[in-house]
Amino acid sequence: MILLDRRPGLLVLIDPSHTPPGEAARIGVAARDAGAAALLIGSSFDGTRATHFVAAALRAAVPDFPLVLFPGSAMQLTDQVDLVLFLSLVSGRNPQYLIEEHIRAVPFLQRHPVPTLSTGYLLIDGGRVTSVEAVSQTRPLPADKPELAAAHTMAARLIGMQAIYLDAGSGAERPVPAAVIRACRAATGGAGVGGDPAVPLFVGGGIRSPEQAHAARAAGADFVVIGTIVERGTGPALEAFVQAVRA
Ligand code: 1GP
Repeated sequence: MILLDRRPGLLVLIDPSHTPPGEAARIGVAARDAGAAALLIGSSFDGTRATHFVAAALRAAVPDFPLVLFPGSAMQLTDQVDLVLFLSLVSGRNPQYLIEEHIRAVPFLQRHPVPTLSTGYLLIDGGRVTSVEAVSQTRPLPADKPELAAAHTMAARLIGMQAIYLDAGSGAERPVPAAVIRACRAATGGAGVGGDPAVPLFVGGGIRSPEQAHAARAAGADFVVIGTIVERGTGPALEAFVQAVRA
């Protein structure tokens, strides 16, 4: 698959609710040139068509670079991506994000057969209320209870989900702790017999330095996601993050 063959790697997240198409295209070119694995596009709160137009701009700017939708709702679906993370917010108990948005996605996916990757999405406490928590009206899992996150991961895998995404939420004060990543990696096998290295594990939220990116990778992340630090344009060079995830 276009994304999974590029493991391990850095993913750069573009939020179309505050990144206009021209700026997104600039970030897309920079991410490709720095050696990132792919681009993610998505937002927890985009009720407009911004996602579609920003995705189209990225397609035009970096046509051969994988573009993956990280949707906040079915309203963000677009055919301008290579893959849709079909996210189920399993750390929460809000049926809208466990199954409702998925049903709403069906008519679009019937018309536009974009590939999907069934992904168990876990929100982990990162020290502040993030947009995901506010919009989804779900509480994050505590950051100091790795066993709880691991149980959610194992349950998602036993249900049949193909990938796991651990997110402290965009702009989190603290990224997902290494102990939580390690415990979830070990639970990706789903049957209690240790991790399955074939199951892609995404980790993001609050990662602002190459050291933090490296720590996430070392703990078992296949893909390390950064967004805010790139958007602000004041952080370390993208190449340093790419190297940190490869090292
Ligand atoms: C959020 O994992 C992403 O869903 C990225 O978070 O914006 O904090 O880098 P940041």
